[in-house]
Amino acid sequence: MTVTIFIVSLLAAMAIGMPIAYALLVCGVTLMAFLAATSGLVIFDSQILAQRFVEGADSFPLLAVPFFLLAGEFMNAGGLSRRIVNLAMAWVGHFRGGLGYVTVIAAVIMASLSGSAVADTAALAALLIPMMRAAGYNVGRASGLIASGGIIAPVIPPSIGLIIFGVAGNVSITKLFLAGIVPGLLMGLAIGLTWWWVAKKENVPAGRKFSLSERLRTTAQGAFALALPVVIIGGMKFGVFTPTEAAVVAAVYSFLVGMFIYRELKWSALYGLILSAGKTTAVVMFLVAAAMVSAWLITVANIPTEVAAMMAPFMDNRILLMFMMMVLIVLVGTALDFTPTVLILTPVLMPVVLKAGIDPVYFGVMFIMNNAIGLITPPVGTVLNVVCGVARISMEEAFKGVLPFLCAQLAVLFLLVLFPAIVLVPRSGGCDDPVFFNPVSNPKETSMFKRRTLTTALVAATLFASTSAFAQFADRTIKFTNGVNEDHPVGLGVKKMQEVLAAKTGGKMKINAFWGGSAGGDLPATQALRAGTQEMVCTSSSPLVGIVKELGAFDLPFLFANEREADAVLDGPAGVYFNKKLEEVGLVNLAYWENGFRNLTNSKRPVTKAEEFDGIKVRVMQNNIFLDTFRTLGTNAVPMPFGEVFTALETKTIDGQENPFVTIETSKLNEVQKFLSVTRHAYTPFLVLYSKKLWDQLNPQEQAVLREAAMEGQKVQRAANRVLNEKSLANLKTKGMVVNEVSPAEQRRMFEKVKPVYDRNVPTIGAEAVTIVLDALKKARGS
Ligand code: TK8
Repeated sequence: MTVTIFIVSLLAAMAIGMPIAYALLVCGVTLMAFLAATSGLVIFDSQILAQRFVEGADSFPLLAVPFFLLAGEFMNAGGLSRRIVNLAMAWVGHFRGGLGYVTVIAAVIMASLSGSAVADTAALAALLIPMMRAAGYNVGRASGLIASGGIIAPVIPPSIGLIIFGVAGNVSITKLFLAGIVPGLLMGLAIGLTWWWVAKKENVPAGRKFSLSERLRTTAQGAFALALPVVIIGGMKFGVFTPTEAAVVAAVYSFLVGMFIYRELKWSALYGLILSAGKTTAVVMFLVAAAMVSAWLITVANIPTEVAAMMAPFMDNRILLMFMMMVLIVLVGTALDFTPTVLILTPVLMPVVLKAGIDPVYFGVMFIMNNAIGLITPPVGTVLNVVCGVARISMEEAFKGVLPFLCAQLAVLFLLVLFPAIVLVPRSGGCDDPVFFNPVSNPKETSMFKRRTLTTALVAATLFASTSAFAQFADRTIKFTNGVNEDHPVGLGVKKMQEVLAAKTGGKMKINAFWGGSAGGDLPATQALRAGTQEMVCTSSSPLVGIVKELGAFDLPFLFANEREADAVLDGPAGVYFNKKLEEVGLVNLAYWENGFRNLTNSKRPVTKAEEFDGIKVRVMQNNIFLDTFRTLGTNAVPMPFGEVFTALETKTIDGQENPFVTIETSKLNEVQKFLSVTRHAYTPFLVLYSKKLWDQLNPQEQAVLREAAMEGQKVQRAANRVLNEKSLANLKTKGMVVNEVSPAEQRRMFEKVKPVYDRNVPTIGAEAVTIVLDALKKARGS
């Protein structure tokens, strides 16, 4: 049903001629209205629209887009593209249909310099079509070849398409880039072979042969252009820079070469080039921002679940499922342009992909390749339009010309559906990284017993419901977001809550849980609770210090010595005090769960004593006390939302982070971190929060059941967390982390070093809150 609303509203807006970005906003608003009318969510709010819109564009990875576009402009205006064509000509121009091979080679090289199919095609067409026409080539055929060469750009890195997919789907852009290389080369190979066959059949003329000295000269001239892809891909592969930094390097490099080495870039042209890159960026970013609004509502409205249900018959056969999704993408891709297709389909399909256990990197590359092919199919076929414009031929002629190449590229796509391993060959893990994996459905701890209680509860519930014993409960689906993954003990706590709700409300109140930050980070989610647009979140207290300054008391370093002390404080009057503070800002805290004692991980060195923190670039949670603590310890601390940590570590934007063992393991941070130092520098509780606005709409029975469920969940969650804490430490060692203990004496020295943090921050936290916590702590210690 919701799927229909989504599709109809989008199509209707487009049908009346609305630009796609606005159509996406209309679609978002329609979904909002629908949800507000049917689910009781207080979601119809212009503020949310504005907030999501701005947040959508506010992204570090997307900053790569303007720089790669600028690099493309400099490359064409600075003579890099022309030298690449000259170089290819000197080596392969003398074969039959030589200019065709020149096209293919130049297209592949240019694809590794720029990320945009349209820009590459325009440059190739402008350079090659006049030459091909003069040499007596069939212009339709030549244009077709150029178009099919141009669409290699989004597959071979850098690629604007892969960046947008990575951002929309939360997939590593570096991995996507590396995985795009082989498929892109195969696309080139496919059209090269097809051209060989076409040239023979149509008897296309050969060009002149170049002498060895000419060949060496053009190669030397082209060398500066050829060096760039090596720098970019090597730099990302070895973690020297992030894709965004690579984009800046590419722009600066092509500027310097065009300006000072080839001397073709004119100062006077600069403004125009920057303006042109700026305009294209604006189009892309506006689209991205609008799409993030609808993407968010797509998730909230549970459309991916509906789509997954439709795809259910294919779920077990992953190749068939890939095939079905590829067909869907072709269909959508022929009707829509490149970027909108990525932005609309990614949030819809990614959950299906993950659920079926398909590697998101593989899927991403296939998605983008498929979409790129859509650029040379009518009716939209943007790239085909570009060659038509340059060659001044009709769309029919161009399509006839491109047909054999189109078939060849579709064949490559099909081949990669059948043999997915080819795509992932250059990945760091080598060939043994599985493309298909077993998705984690139930954490192992879901024992048979628990499942049986659940079933019994459900059966009992249905029986009771028919006698209307649950009349006091309304049908409610509660959205509950989490930054941790489902296999974290929080997953067991939530499961327990679901069981209690099922039993006590006859299945009327349900929790719909989201994991791994897939439906938004902790801080935005908490704000959504305050606004009344989402019911629940489980978050560390730390990112909330900007909202409730008193919570900062828990961030004071080395406050608690063990879990017993933490429980005593949180479950006593101090806990009640903080609950009151939270209510004042629109948040009902149902229970304190456990995140646990936090420890430092980093990629530089083991930290065994206070001095060894020096200079490490550490991510901390978004609050001043952690920032102050880690700066005082000597690190170069940067605040960052948890959702960005993995990628930032992977791309070496930061060296380290700090979290409890369980979170380190379940969020797989060990894959991107080498050293784990058992610092136990802070204990942060998890808050299980409910929106006060929505809480006030519940009746007392509903509120009581929720509180009870959260407290039952607390028992399960805390117990599991403590068991898993030790296990996780052992697992992290087996998985290759180098673990070091910190001696009590050294811990003491660390504490001495950060003591000034207390003095500096107590005034901002408020003496009252700190005193309450310290008093409770004294009582717990029996002193
Ligand atoms: C989980 C977070 C997180 C926290 C952090 O949603 O940000 O480092 O410890 O694990 O609350």
